Amino acid sequence: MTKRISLTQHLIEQQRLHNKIPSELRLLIEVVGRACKSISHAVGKGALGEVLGSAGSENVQGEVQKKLDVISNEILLEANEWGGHLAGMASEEMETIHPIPNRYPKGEYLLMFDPLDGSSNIDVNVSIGTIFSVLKAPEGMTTPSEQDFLQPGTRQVAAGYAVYGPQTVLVLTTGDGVHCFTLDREMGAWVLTQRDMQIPEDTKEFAINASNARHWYPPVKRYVDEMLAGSTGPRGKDFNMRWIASMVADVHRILNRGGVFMYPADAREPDKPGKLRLMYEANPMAFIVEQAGGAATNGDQRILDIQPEKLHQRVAVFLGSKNEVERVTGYHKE
Ligand code: P6P
Repeated sequence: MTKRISLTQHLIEQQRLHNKIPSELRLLIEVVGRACKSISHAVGKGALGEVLGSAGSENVQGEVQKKLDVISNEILLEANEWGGHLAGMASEEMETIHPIPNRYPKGEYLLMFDPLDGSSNIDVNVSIGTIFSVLKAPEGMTTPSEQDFLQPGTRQVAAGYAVYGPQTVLVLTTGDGVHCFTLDREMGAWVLTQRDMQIPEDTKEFAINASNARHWYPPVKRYVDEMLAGSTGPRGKDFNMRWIASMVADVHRILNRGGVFMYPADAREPDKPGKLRLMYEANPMAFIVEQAGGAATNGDQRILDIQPEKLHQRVAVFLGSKNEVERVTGYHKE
């Protein structure tokens, strides 16, 4: 039986190799990992845990909150606020940043998360997940303002996601490759199951919500139409389509077998640059995708280079197999 490497052992070995995971960051990642185990447990109960359905409230995005959205957010807040590794947190489910209560010590990291991504899938038993991003707080800053969170994605020191699906997996990068851990439910342990995940540079699979086709701008319409034309069209090969409506699940498929994921801006709301949020969805996923040899743009520039202006700002997303992202981004520039 091959030696099983735990999340803790992996992080300690990565620290020895790259000296980029100080103990406080290792603690942060392990605490988030423990919180994701708790969320997986709550999600897995479904109707038996009376955790399905609406919470009867709305989040800052004006979206109806599911009970599990609120539960997952609480799990992440409670798991992280006492450890002394954070200066503050921010969540898709909370309008403003969440300072660390005065009764606890403060640390040097900022943690942002979408506690449960893909909420529309919760009640119908389709994979959902948690996305998180880690930044450093300004030197010596223990009471950060929202402005202190508004750093470009290139400043992330770690990013990851969990997928609560047939398996529960945790995918993580600290800037030295992308590694995947599978939850051993009997032991309650994250076990390293994939090292250095790499996204193939080419693909025959794309992900987009095609019901919005009539609203797409010309570059997206051209790109998708060429793929739909398949072997008889300019691409000279047939393509397949997937749309899970859980970004974590679509991205995990792309990390494993390639593909291109798109959530573009469209004519439905010309002032809205797409649906996905920069700070805790697009940035962490872009960091992971680039670390796995893929690419991630907003149709104009690298997502990681975008200077954030608002905590919950949205951004168009094209990410995945490098050559496909470069092609669709190139169409935007023509
Ligand atoms: P649509 C889930 O709500 C989410 O934020 C992403 O996880 C997912 O890719 C997208 O929205 C789905 O959006 O418009 O297809 O429901």
